[in-house]
Amino acid sequence: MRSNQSGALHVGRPNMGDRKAFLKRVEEILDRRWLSNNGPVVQEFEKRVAEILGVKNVVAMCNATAGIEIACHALGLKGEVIVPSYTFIATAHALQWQGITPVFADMDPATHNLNPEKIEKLITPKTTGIIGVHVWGRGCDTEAIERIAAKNNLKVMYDASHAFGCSHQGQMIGGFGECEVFSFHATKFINCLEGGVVTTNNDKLAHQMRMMTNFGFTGYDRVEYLGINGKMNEISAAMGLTNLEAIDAIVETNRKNYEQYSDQLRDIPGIKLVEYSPSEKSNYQYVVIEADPSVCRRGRDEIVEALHAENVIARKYFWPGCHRMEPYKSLFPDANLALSETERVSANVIVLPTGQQIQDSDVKRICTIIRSVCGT
Ligand code: T4K
Repeated sequence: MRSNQSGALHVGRPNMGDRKAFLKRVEEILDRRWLSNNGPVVQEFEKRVAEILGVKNVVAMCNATAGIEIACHALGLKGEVIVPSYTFIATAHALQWQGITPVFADMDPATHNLNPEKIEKLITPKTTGIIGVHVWGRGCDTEAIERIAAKNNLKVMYDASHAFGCSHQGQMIGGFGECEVFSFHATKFINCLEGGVVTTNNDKLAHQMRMMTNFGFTGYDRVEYLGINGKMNEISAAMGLTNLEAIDAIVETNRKNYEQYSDQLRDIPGIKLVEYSPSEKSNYQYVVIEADPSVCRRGRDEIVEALHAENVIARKYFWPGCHRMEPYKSLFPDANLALSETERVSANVIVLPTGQQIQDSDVKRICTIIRSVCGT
């Protein structure tokens, strides 16, 4: 929640495309006096996202949290929905906010994603769905999740907030499950200032979600669904389109930073970098390390403190897990008993700054701090 302190290096500093192209689009929007409600720039943005992801329908939203809420509603989710605890709090809140109970499942420590083996024993007569999260942009085990869902008559959707431009089993993330939700928040790989989209190959679901995003209107003076206001505005779409024009350059910058971190952290005992499969497309938006307390001379928190002392604002995402945050901590005080890997891994994770703001010399400085704290 800090604003930028001078010289601080942040995780999630926005990547931006060509400023002049963005400002030109903004001028055109202002001249047109069409600012929201499915304007031409939003339509162009949806079309471009659909082309990149190879998905039939893209519904733009004001943010991913509203997207998850609207998708859950359109899918008829109620009762209980199984989600990982190791995710940003929005995934759980989007359910709880609608009176749906998030039931937290443990992660697979090798992938940081929902462990399908932990799902089945959490299914009760009240369970209606599963939300997988593609943490750090690495696709979760969609095959196993969807097999369990089919067997138990559950709906599956994915929180793909981290995964724009990433593939899973050779297919672009965006077409898995009933639908997938992407975030275009300022801190994301591609940003719309604030924004999100829901993607689906199901035309009927797309139509419902589009209407629900605009109060349920299906025409002038005609409302056919319970809906809310989840609309993306034109200036957000202009930012999104401009940033999509720079997508290859942003991936390249992230990949270069990632490889430099990888080279410089490789031989520090107890420090393990989360890896991206060379056979998949990745956005390399997250540089994530795990500090193994049985090997590192200092624990994760001491490393983070040392980085903060040097104005490197590393983050502990998603510590301590949703189940340790309110209201879930009070509602499910024993949830930790079934979440041992979430507890263990989230206590070791550090997310490091990357993106266009980071220079080679910054990576070097950050790795030197980590090396000095870890004592090699
Ligand atoms: N699902 C998942 C898995 C998600 O990760 C997220 C969002 C969502 C759902 C929900 O998507 P949206 O509804 O937001 O579209 C940040 C982001 O606010 C949040 O969007 C993101 N996940 C999460 C991973 O990170 P905080 O609470 O850590 O934000 P904050 O204010 O501490 O900012 C993060 C860092 O970014 C800071 O170090 C400063 C830097 N920053 C931030 C902003 C807004 C900038 O440099 N410039 C900026 O404009 O949640």
